[in-house]
Amino acid sequence: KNEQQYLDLAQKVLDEGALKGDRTGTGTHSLFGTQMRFNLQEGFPLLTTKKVYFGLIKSELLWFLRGDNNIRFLLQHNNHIWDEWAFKNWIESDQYTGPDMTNFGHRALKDTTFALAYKEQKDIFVDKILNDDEFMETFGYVGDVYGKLWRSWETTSLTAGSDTIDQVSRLIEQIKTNPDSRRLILTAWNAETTPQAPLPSCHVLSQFYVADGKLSVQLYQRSGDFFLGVPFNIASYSLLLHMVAAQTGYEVGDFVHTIGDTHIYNNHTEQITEQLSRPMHKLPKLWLNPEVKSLFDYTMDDIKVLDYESEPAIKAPVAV
Ligand code: UFP
Repeated sequence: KNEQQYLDLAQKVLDEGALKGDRTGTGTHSLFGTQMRFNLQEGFPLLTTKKVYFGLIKSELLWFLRGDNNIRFLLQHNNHIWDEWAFKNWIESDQYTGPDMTNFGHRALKDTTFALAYKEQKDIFVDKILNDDEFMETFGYVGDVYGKLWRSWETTSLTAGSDTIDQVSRLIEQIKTNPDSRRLILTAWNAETTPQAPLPSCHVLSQFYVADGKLSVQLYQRSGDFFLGVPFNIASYSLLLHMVAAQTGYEVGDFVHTIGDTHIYNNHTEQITEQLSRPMHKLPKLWLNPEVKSLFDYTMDDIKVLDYESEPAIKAPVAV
């Protein structure tokens, strides 16, 4: 039932979505204001109709929770999902002396010679972020997005009492001491700085909720790439919910996923149609190391999906 909702909504976006242009010039089918609800008691919603790489979801979430917004940590975990957004910093700077990389995402899809040149520059970039501290400090940051906003929101008013606010620690404290609160909010949109980030936060806001001994969360996602991004986002927030529940002493309830611009890119329709024709498997289970005593102490080995059986992965181009 959990995964079926994803498949049904994908079909609905294809059938009823408006044909809409977008920033990347790819074109989409798009529906506005959609919602799915995953009951986490029924299993961990890592899609089974295609393989979803849970390792990437783990390392990204641990990166957010560290309060980190420099991609070096991700690269150290072989996670390249944010590379393009930092790469832009470099190619648009005057330190960059390689071939013109303007509009690299689009051009790499259309022009194989360019694609090779792009890969070459990307490899140089990744290597320098990993091995050159000064380069990493100059070009590795992706701006005021999750990590930074969650853990060290910069204050401007003197009344705040500190230079930064750790929203996540506050949230944990509030869930523990005031579970009936209707103000259990984690926000990742700073009106002053977020619009200038290379990729302004897609998961803008989430709200936690406690009832009947269970912790739930609802995410408002402003923009959802339904084929590539959304399966990650579902698993990521479901994992966050499990971790917060474990650290506050609750069972897991529902992950409610509300998406603003819910879109399928025109160059993903074949792939999603293939996915829609596939059988579902039983959802896996999530295991968290019960010895971990703080939300900030989890490592990659403390988090595992058990019994994950899926259909094979489906490749598709990322729109950047
Ligand atoms: N996107 C997601 N989920 C994410 C993320 C990005 O679906 O977590 F970071 C997609 C949505 C959109 C693109 O297709 O990336 C961002 O483009 P825009 O800023 O124009 O919405």
